[in-house]
Amino acid sequence: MQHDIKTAVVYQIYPKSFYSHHGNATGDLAGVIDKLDYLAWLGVDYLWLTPFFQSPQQDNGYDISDYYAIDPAYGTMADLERLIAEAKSRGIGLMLDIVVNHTSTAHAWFRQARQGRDNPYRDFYIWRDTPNNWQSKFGGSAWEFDADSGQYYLHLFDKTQADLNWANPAVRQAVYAMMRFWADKGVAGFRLDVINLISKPGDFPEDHSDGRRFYTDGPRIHDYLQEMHREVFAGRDLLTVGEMSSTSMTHCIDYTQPTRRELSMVFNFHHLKVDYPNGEKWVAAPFDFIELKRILSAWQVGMVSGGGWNATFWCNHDQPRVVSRFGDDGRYRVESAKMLASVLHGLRGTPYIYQGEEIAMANPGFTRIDDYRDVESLNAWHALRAQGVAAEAVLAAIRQKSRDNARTPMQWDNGPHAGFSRVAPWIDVAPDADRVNVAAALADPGSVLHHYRQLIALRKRHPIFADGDYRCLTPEHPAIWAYLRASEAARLLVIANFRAEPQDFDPPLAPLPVGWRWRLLSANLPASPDQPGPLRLRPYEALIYLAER
Ligand code: TEU
Repeated sequence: MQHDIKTAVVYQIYPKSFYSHHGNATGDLAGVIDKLDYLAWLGVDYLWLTPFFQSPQQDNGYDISDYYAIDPAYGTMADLERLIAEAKSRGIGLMLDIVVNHTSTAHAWFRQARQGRDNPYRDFYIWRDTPNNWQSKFGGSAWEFDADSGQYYLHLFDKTQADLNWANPAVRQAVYAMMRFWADKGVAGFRLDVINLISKPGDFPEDHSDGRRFYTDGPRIHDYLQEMHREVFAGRDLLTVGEMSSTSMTHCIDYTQPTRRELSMVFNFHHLKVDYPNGEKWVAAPFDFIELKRILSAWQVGMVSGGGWNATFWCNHDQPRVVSRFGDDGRYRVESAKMLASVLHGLRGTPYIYQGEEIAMANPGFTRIDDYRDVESLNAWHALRAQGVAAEAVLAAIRQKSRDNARTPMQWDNGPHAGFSRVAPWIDVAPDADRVNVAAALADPGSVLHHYRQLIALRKRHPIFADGDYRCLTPEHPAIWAYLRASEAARLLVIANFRAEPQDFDPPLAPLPVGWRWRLLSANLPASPDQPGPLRLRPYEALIYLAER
């Protein structure tokens, strides 16, 4: 199963919150099968499922204790095999989320490793007699003391997620064997969790910061990815996407330049830190629109010129809902959600849609810390409160930034538990589910859902979406993001008002080649002008124009 990555669209599913076929508090694989017709109707080409392997669920499955076993909460191997087959029969490929920077400390390898320093699995992990000052991304030291064996082990994430030692060839071969097992099952691709963190330096020097500069895009990362390509991807039709934490453009061009045989594409997160004042996540703050445009435009131009390929996205299971973050989840929820979809899907790259984004699900706005489940958010709560930060200030930051904003149950209808389950879900349903749900969106031709479906279809119909280069027309405009995609055969003009105030705008366009003419391809409001300018943009108005021979 291989779609052209340049016209494909990927839909991300967080199975725990997607749909419970069995009616339980958490979603399951059978629930994904139940919704395949909806996903086929939407027009997506791949489904990326976040991990459903056996796990203690300390980090909702990103703490794997058996890479070859389906966690019973999600179903059985037969369910997964049926899901792969049913998706394939609808022309949809299934992508697994492979977490191999670390395992759960409940994994058999780690349980062996902590038996003693001479255990064959000891060197599957990273041990030191004394910790350095590196910090975990979930707060606190990146080292945890293991009393049984008298040493500290490295964990860049939670202390129950021990980092694997990729310098050990036995680790790499065990990972490749596992990936081949799933590739042989017929999966269509892999999302590789924080894969650019796997290459640690030979030593572990103290750092003036949290240590990430020593292991991010580490010394042997490209060797490892090229080896993974040889051992797993070569000769198979697989879409591979790397989650690249705190990475650089140079490395991302190298990760995705086809002749280097590493990955198909990468996620980077620089554009999702424009509401982190001084890089600090846990502070409630507005987003910097000019910076958002600057970063996304730089990555468009840089990756095009370098021959690389972006995965483009607003949301995932770690990020707040984009309509709440960069749009307006109140009065202009529908208009702003459609606008955000238009500007993302007009970019060069492979667009990812996160479950619920297509119906403009919003942050739930929980008011109590007991409503939250995410280990990162709860660690932040305890750490900030211990520092004396006022409870309401911490709650305001968590309400805006928590990963749980994206993890409330998918809203299928206005019935009990939003049609997600038959019992109270593992995390509360968002309060707007009675109005914001798939059933209502399907029935409304003007819904955000129908707009996403149109954008997906346009990408497949017009090569300019894949092939055009990119130029931002409004880098300094305080409200408008307009950009031009150009190829030999066509021009694509995307214009978006990111504000609730009307904007006068006349796009600075060169004359079209003789015989070419602009036509309106997509709009998020009725009665839009059929020519691009001069315009009076309405609140959150988004327009896409096409010109071709
Ligand atoms: O996330 C990587 C990561 O850095 C996350 O901490 C994320 O960027 C951050 O929470 C945003 O503020 C991956 C997975 O997507 C995440 O769900 C896991 O918790 C993490 O790795 C560890 O496996």
